[in-house]
Amino acid sequence: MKKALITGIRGQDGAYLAQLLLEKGCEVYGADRRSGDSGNWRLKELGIEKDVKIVYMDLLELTNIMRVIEKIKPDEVYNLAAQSFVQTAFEQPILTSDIDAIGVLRLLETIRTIKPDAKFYQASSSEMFGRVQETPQTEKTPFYPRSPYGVSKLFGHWITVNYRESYNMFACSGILFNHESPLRGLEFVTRKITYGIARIKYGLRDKIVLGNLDSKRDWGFAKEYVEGMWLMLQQEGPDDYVLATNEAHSVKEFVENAFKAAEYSIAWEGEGVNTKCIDKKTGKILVEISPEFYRPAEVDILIGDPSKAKEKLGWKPVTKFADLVGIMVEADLEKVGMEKRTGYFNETGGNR
Ligand code: NDP
Ligand code: GDR
Repeated sequence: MKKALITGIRGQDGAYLAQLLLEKGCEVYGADRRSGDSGNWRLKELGIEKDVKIVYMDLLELTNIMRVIEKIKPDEVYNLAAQSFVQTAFEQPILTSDIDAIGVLRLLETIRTIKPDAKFYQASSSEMFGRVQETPQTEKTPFYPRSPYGVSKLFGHWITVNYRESYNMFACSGILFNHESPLRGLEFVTRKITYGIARIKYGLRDKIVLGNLDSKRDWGFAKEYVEGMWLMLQQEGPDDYVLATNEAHSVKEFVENAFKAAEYSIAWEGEGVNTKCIDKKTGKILVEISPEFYRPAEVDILIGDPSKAKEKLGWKPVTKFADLVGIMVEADLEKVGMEKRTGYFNETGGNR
């Protein structure tokens, strides 16, 4: 039985990847940085909480990483752990770099020393393209990160390439564009919108306050993207791949599609920070803008070309943008509806 270790098991991708690897017959170890036994709502929601073996590991602590790798001796390591929120990276740039950049090196160096034949996946990001140098972005597009998060991920990417080239390690970097799901964290704009709409619908909130509505992202469905991660480690040799849909939509379009899925008829008024989204039926304000959610440097548009992954891995995105929005709205309506019925409100969006 193949042993797989997933860092960032508490996150969106960690949960879907664990589910996939269990289906593939792997023994799945999930690395959680917390030492308390507070449960994992995402694993619980997928019904796999009891099937994943939880180990405690923080990417900031080298000796901790060494003990875990020594104990498990994994065949595959998927490094999904990160301070993954771009906005927070501007507030905590040093911590973000320590986790997202040096953390990758700590893990790679440990694997090189203790289990050099383990296959390694690094969760790289389209944020490395930042101020894009060509469109659509491919594995060969020059990088131009626009945040401490993007810069840190770029180090993680290159150190993965470097360990592959220097030590012949099976190390892959997956350059993934935004991927979303009902398990997405509430701080990210897609889930902030869908969860916000569900709460408006159930009378638990009046409006949603957002930042830049004009930025565009290439949004796919997370469940499909973890399949790409797994495929990368099943190839004959290691390589880097872009996973994306090759379609970009604005935050504003996301808002429009989400309200439509929740059966609202909306209209826009004003411009820039004065933009408002109005409920045509009641005249109430549903969305407002606050500069609080603008970033010091924005990534205006990302759009990825997944041709290499299609050709070499046989991977392709299936869920279309409008369907993805629909899936997320439906899931949040159900979740908030249940919360309302049981009288238990939980801002994490999970069923803890
Ligand atoms: P999440 O933020 O949902 O999950 C990341 C997890 O990393 C969290 O559960 C967090 O733990 C954990 N973590 C944070 N710091 C540490 C640390 N010091 N040591 C150990 N674990 C830590 O991210 P996603 O699941 O969405 O993304 C997975 C990975 O893919 C991340 O690396 C992200 O940067 C990258 N990525 C994501 C994309 C996306 O669209 N989702 C696109 C491209 C890349 P805790 O819960 O305790 O905070
Ligand atoms: P991103 O995702 O920064 O692309 O990083 P996020 O959902 O945070 O932002 C997407 C875009 O929406 C704009 N935006 C807002 N964002 C948030 N979070 N909240 C708001 O209120 C809001 N209003 C507008 C942002 O300015 C931005 O342009 C995600 C993360 O998963 C990273 O870890 C990953 O590497 C990249 O995707 C690819």
